[in-house]
Amino acid sequence: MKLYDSKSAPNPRRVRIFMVEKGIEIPTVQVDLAGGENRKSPFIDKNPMGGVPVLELDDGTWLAESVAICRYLEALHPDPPLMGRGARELGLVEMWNRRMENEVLIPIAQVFRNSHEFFKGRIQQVPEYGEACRTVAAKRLDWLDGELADRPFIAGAHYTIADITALCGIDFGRVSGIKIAPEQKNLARWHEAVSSRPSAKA
Ligand SMILES: N[C@@H](CCC(=O)N[C@@H](CS)C(=O)NCC(=O)O)C(=O)O
Repeated sequence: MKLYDSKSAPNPRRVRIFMVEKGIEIPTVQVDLAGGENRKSPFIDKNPMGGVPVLELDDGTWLAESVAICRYLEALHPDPPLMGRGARELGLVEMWNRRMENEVLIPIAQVFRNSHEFFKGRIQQVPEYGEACRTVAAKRLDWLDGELADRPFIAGAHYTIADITALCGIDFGRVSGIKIAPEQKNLARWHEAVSSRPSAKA
């Protein structure tokens, strides 16, 4: 297998953290996002969405979408479980991971995509939309702070993929000036705990 990766981007980091938590090692290929390698042939022929990460399987299959890649790896390496165990937990982890993706990571990424020089000329930028996403992201971090008042991790008692998604989203916010506010004590406590795991360096 081969992981098409980009060191500075949040979605590939989700997969790298997931792999470290499971003790999986896969050779990586760095894709030059700044040079637009992901938006032209041969990359785009294999992944028409043009995004990283992509996992190339031994039979040549290209598997894109961070959660799909994690799901594949979870099936190959069930321990430790990062996507839930048993019907109830599977449902809850899925719910929380989707929330972390839709409500935290995506709004934060949209601030960057719609306002940063990096995407100028690559995508149609709508700075007002980026600023609206900044407001959404701030509200979602406040909400998440409240959620974390009574449990250590996002989906409950255990560290899961939902923590990985939230961590990658929130850390990526730094480049757009989005940070955990001093009064968001639960979120700060959670962030310190998940950042101190060796996998956070991935
Ligand atoms: N839904 C995809 C998103 C993939 C994605 O947007 N990746 C970003 C990096 S975080 C990318 O490749 N951006 C480069 C570009 O859009 O040109 C996933 O979950 O993996």
